[in-house]
Amino acid sequence: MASALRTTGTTRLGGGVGDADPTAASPAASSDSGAGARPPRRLVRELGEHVGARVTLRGWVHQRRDLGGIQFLHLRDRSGVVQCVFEGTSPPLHESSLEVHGRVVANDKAPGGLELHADGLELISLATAPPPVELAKEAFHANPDTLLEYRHVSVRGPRAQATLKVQAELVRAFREHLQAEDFTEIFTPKLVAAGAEGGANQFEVDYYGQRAYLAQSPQLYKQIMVAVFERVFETAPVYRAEHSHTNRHLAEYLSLDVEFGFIDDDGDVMALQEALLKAMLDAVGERCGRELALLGAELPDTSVTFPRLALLEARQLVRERYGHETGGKDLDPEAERLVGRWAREEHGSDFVFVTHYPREARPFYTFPTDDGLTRGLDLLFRGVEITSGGQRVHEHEVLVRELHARGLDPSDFAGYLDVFRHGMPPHGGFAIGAERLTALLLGIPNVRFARAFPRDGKRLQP
Ligand code: AMO
Repeated sequence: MASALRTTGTTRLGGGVGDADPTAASPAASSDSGAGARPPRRLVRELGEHVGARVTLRGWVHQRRDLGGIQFLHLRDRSGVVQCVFEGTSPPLHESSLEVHGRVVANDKAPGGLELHADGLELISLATAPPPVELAKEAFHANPDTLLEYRHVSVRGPRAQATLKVQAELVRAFREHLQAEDFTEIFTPKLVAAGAEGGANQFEVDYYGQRAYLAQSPQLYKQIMVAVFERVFETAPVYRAEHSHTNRHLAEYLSLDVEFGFIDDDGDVMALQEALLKAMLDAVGERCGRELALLGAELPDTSVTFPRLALLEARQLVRERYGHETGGKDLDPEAERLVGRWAREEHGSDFVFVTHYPREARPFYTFPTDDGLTRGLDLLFRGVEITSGGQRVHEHEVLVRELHARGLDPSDFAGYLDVFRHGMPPHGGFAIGAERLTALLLGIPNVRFARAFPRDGKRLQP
């Protein structure tokens, strides 16, 4: 069974198994060279195209098992995990990085239907301590706090990796769709003199002896930039000193912001939002099949039109249909869940817009209408708010009035306010909470796991 090991390299670790052809002494670049030559590096996801060929893999020791001298090593690279079989001594500690050479063999019993019959292993970087969390058992780990405490290593786990990969593709598609619609990417300051969103959830910082805040959103700057480019977007972290410790709130999250000018009304904002989200989900469907399968996630049907419901109608609906009474200015989480349920039952939609919010429920920049309501709106996905937005005020005197009405001092917003003396067109936009969208899409109950290094009331490390 064993074949002579002819690998040259830094640290040789094991003997080969199986069918390496000792007579084939072709050059290293060949993908089907004999044992001893160094075939080109392949990724785990490419192995299906190389069945029968010799390949090199590089990656980390994900799992290892010794079955009486036959070693089963699960090697993880950026594209997946594959079983490597070889004879000899046990491979090094989990998370050591290795180069493995061998032949790709179809095997129905192997995870993924393929395995590598290895004839050479070389150590790249030795793990000198066992990982604090066993990554192969990441999915079953009982305690989320432990996973987060050791996130610097647990983030390597396949579920975490798949989650962040899907998120990266969502953001890529966000960019691509907007760029194709002639939007320009902007970069606004995260150290600001006044919060755009109001409320008590601002992080104060000492800015050269002056009081400043971490930006709660790029709201005011993205509006200002409409007068430059008409259509702008930003993907950047924002900061909220949230006091409630929930599964949907982070202290730092990725805000996917959009703003555009010369709109007719909030209908344009909803139309763009719907097209954009559908494009993002379709892109994930095309590019992330492996990740979705690994996480057992199901994409929403993007052919369904998002239903719309005014806030007052939503309140009435949850009361009459589901017997739930909502107090306060907004929908409470249970009411959101029920509106989401209605959208699914009545329209087969995972999304629903909630529109016509009352003035007191929205920030000062929201376009007010004569009936005491606004053109502010939210989008719910699977019963949770994932975006806020709407049409904005574009007239100076209305803005001053709206600031006063909320007890805010217009002089704190001097530069922003001045912009409205210089020909601001009707405009609007929205912001998507990237972690919420990711978590809801992938069925992850805690939004912390949709961020590589989450920040919350208790966590500033790792
Ligand atoms: P808002 O404050 O509603 O609106 O935020 C927009 C979206 O961001 C997400 N979100 C959060 N995600 C994680 N942790 C948090 N603490 C958190 N807070 C909010 C939600 C929410 O829908 N300037 C406006 C947007 C606009 O009008 O364009 C704004 O920031 O998904």
